[in-house]
Amino acid sequence: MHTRIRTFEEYQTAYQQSVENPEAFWGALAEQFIWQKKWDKVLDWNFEEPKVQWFVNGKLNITENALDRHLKERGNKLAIIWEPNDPKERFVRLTYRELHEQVCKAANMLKAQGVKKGDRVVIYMPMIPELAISVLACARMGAVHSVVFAGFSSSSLADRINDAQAYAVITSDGLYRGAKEIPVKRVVDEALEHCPSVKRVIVKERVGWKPRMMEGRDVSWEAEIEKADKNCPAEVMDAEDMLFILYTSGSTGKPKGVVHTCGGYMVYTDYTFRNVFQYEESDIYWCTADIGWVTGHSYIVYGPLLAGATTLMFEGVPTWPDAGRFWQVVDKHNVNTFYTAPTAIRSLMAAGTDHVLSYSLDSLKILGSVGEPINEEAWHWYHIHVGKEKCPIVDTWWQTETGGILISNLAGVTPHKPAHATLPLPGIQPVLLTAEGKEITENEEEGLLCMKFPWPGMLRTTYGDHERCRQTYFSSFKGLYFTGDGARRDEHGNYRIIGRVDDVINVSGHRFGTAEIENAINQCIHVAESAVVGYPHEIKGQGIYAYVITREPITNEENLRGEILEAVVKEIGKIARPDKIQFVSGLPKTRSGKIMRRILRKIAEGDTSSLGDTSTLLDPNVVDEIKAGAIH
Ligand code: 6R9
Repeated sequence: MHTRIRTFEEYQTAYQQSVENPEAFWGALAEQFIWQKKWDKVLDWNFEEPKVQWFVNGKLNITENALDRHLKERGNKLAIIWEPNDPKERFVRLTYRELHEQVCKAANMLKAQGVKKGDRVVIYMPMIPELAISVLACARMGAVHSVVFAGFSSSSLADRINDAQAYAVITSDGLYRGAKEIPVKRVVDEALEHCPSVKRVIVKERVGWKPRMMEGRDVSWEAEIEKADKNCPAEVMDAEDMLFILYTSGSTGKPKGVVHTCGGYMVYTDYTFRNVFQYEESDIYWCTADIGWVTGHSYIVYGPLLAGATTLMFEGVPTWPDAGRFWQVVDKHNVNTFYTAPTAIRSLMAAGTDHVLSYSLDSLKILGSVGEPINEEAWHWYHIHVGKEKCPIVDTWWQTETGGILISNLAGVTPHKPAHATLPLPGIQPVLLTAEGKEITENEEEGLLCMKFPWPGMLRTTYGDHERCRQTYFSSFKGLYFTGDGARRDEHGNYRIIGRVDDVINVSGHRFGTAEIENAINQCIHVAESAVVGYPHEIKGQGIYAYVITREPITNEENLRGEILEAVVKEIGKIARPDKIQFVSGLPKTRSGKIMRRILRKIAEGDTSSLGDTSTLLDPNVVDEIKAGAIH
C-alpha cells in the first residue's frame, strides 16, 4: 500500500480500491502506525443511529505516532517553527525531540493538577507553541481537548465550557494580535463566574501582565511545568475514545460540540495531509489558520506531525505591520507549502500587489485554499502573484465534522481548476441530491452535497446529544451524511462547491448560525425581533445583514446600532458583528409565522427583481418597506 499517490493513474486506482474494498484500503494504511493492540475489525457502521466505528478495539495513542515514532529517524528534525506576531521578536524552533519532551512534561503537569483520562480540558490561548503543546499533552494523557478560538467572548467561552463540563482551562495572561494586546485571562475569569465544573486554570505567560490569580484554582504554567517529569508514557486509548470536541455553528440553537475519536482521525489526517499537499520529507509547511478552528487541528498539529513534517505556526495577522507579512514569513523560513483562506487572499489583493512583489517567494511549491469557495479572481491572483504560475493550488473542501479534507485536487497530481475543489479523495463517495432526495446524475446541475459511505475522520457524535447529531446530519436523507453545502459537478467529475444551503453564514471562513446572531441581537432591551442573513461581501466572502424590529420608535439610531454591535460582541465575539443593520417595522412572514429568509436574502443582495411569490405572506406590504430602506 502506497501512502502517497504520485500520478493520476495511481489516484484512479486508489480511488477504485477504496470504494470496492474500503476495509482493505484503510486497514492497509493504518498498518504504518504504532498500535498498542491491533483492531479486530476495520469498520462497523450504519448511518441510521448513526453509529460509526473504525479500527474496532484497536488501542493506540496518537502522540506516540505523531512524536515517539519519529524520534529515531527525525529526532533532530524541526517539528514546529513558531513565528511571533511581531517580526522583531525572536522566532522559536522545536525539534521532534524537544517537542516530545515538552508534551510529556505538560501531560505530567495536567496529571499533577488532577486531570484524569476522559476529563475535558478547554484551551483558550493565543497561537503560541504552548497551544500545540497543550493539545498534544491532553492527547498524551487521555484528556479530551476542546480548543476555543481566543477571539470568542466570555459568554461563548462559558457556553462551551459548560456544555463540555470541562475540569480545567489552559489559557494565557494576554495575547498579541497585530497592533493589539488582548487580556485573555480576564475573559476567562468572566466566563468562569458561570462555570462550576472548572477546578483548575493553568496560565501561560505571553504578554507579561500579572493577571489576578484565584487561590486554589489558578496556577502558573511556568511554575508547574518546572516541577513536571519529562517521562510520560502514552496513555493507552481505544480507537474510538474521544480525542477532542470542537464547537461549531449550525442552523439552529447553540454551537454543537463535534466529537472526533483517536484512531480514525489519526489515519485520515495523516493520509490526506501527505496526499493533498504531496508532502516531501524536507518540506517546510505553513498553514495560516488558528488552532481554534478545525483546520488548525488537522493541518497545523495532527496531520503534519503524524507525517513527520515541519509545521510553521504563526501568531500574527496577514496585514500587520503591513500587507507583506505573509510573504515576508515565507521568505524568512523558506516555506514550500502555503495553505490559507480565500478571505486572506482577497484582503491582501485589495492591499495592492506591490507587497507581494517585494518578496521572492522562490521557495513556494504548493499553495492551498480552505474555508469557503474561492472566487476566480482571487484564485488567479493567488496563482499569478504568489505562485508565479508554477505552483498548483489545492482547493480543499471539508468541514469541522469531516475531520479532514474530503474533496480536493492532489497538488500537481490531479489537475486544479479555478474555483473548483475538484475530485473526491480516495474513500470519499459524494452524491448530489435534489431537495426531494433524488440523486442528480446530470452534469452542471446544482444539488445538495451528501456522502454515501463513512470515512475514518468523520464525526462520531455531538457531545452530550447524540440525537442532535442524527437530526442535523443524518435525518435529511435516509442513509446519507448531509453536508449542508450545495455543489455542482462538471463532465470530468470535478465538484464546485457553491456554499451553504442552510442558515449558516460563512464570514471570512468562520461559521455562524443566523439564529445564534439573532439571539445575541435580541439581548438588547430595545430589540423586539431580528432576522439575520448573509450577503456577498468582497473581502469576507459573506457579510452579515441584520433586519431589526425595535420595541418602540427609534429616537437615536446610531446609539441603538452601537448597542446591537456591543451585544453581539458580548454574546459571541467581534468576528460575528453585523456589517449592516436595517431597522424595519415588520418581517416577511408566512401565515404560520415562519420568516421568509429567501426574500430577506434577495433584498440584502440587492436583487429585488425576482422576489418570487410573496402572496402567501401575512403582510405583503412589509416587503416594499424593507426594499425601500435596504442598505447597499
Ligand atoms: C474546513 C472548514 C465548513 C464549511 C463548508 C463549506 C465551507 C470549506 C471550502 C468551503 C468551498 C472550499 N468550505 N472549505 N467551501 N470551498 N474549499 O472550513 O471547516 O469551519 O466547519 O466550515 O466551509 O461551506 O460546509 P468549517
